[in-house]
Amino acid sequence: MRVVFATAPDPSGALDPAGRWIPLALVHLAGAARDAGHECTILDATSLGLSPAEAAKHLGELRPDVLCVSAATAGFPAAQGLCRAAQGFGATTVVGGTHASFMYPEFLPQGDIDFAVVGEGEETLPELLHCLEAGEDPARIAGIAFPLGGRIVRTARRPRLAALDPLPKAWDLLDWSVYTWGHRPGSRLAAIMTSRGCPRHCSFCSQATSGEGTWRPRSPDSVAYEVSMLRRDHGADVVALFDEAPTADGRRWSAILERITELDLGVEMLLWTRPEDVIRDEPILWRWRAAGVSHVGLCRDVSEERLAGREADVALDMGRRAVALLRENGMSSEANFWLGFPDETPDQIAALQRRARDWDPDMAHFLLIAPLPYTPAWRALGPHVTTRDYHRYNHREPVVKARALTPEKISAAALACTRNFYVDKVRRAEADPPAARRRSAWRVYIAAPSFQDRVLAGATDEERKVLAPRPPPAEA
Ligand code: B12
Ligand code: SF4
Repeated sequence: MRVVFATAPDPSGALDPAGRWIPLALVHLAGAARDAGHECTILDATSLGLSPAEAAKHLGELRPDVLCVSAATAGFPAAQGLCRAAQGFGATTVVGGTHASFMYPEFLPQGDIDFAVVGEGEETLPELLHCLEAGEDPARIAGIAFPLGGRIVRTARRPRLAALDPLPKAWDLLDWSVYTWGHRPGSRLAAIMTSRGCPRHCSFCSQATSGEGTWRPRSPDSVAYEVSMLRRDHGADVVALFDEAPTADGRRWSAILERITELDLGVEMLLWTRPEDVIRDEPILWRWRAAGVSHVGLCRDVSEERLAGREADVALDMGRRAVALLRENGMSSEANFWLGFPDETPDQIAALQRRARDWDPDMAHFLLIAPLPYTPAWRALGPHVTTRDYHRYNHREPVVKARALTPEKISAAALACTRNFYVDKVRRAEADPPAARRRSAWRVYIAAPSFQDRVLAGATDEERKVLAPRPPPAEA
């Protein structure tokens, strides 16, 4: 069968000054479907910034028998719209991902999606495609849901994949010219997963809910092989680790670093992890850098913003320490800071800004909370949520009602926090000539047009002047 694999046509989802990212789920799924004999194409509508109409036009040209779409919650309405368009061309529509895995009772009755795959897709999808081709009964396939005669059928639960090393991937179906890391203009960005799941249980995180606290590693050899293949066959010079918790097992992480260092690939690596893991690895952080790690996102649960007393002090201390250690070892960092809680006040927002300044990562993102209906956070915050228009769950638009601040004030506060954070950074750097001369990651970040357009709307002339893109002063 002809199968098209697409990301959601949500241009706002692609608006990321940090770069254009690989649709790794589609690389995995197309790899599995192609191994099963199907003709596969990837249409990465998100990273191409395609509008819904443009994506539908592409589909009209591709005329798939089956359209498979992957989307997070914020992209789901756009994914659903694309499915509607594909059904118009006679295609069967399949969706997957965390939102699809939990919310199928809500969207399947609407009729534009024929099948939801629940959980990992690498085994389920080829079985479903075979079933569709052979005209067999889909109720026998574990791990899917579909509408039938006015009700929703949810088939047996599919166990998580036991072995992650041997999964086939369709790297050759990507248009590699699209993918780049914003901090290294001209770079070619690849992505891999070295593990799946996360041992932690953060209350706002969809990954904690879907993984149920499980964590499954790949072997260091298979990870190192994949990085070297991406370098050799596709010219990737930056590789992002898309895992939730790549460093969870210190011994395995250390073995991965060792293998990659031995290969001397000249590849930069980015990853997301918890501050605790950075602190644990203090004695070997130089090995992270030697293996090519240049940038680390520090994962913070939203509920950290409402810690008090000793718990708040410990979290702040860890964050501050992790950022400082990364900086000492030549790596940049970023972290999210959250606002828009029901009890949000100007004082809480001022405290949030102080917290971000105390952490002092290279990049701080001030995001609005959007509790997902399938996470524990929903139980406490669901009653305060004002909309079920999932497109607005993009962390830029307020979806939670604050008692003391209007939605407009909350949105404006998030942008003001961002401006203040970087104005402060520029000023502190200018006051310290060696720091000003450094080609810091944040300088490249704030120079990106998508940052400038979004964050500087509503800025004062003085703020615009400070944040205007400019090269660092030359070395003395
Ligand atoms: C890369 C990435 C992005 C890239 C996407 C690039 C692209 N072209 O796809 C960019 C930067 C654009 C992005 C944007 C956003 N992202 Co993002 N992103 C990720 C990240 C780091 C990796 C996703 C990935 O590729 N995983 C690897 C693949 C192999 O795993 P997978 O996606 O789970 O897929 C498996 C199964 O779920 C299933 N499956 C998935 N899709 C499908 C489809 C079909 C048909 C089938 C059969 C199966 C199936 O099979 C796959 C293989 O087993 C995840 C975190 C993570 N670790 O997953 C966050 C994550 C998905 N993002 C998140 C968020 C919040 C966002 C933004 C809202 C951020 C923002 N403020 O803008 C936007 C939303 C964009 C939009 N409109 O939807 C949240 C999503 C929460 C939720 N459930 O909604 C995550 C989980 C991070 C987190 N911990 O909170 N993101
Ligand atoms: S927020 Fe990060 S550390 Fe917490 S469960 Fe999610 S992926 Fe794991």
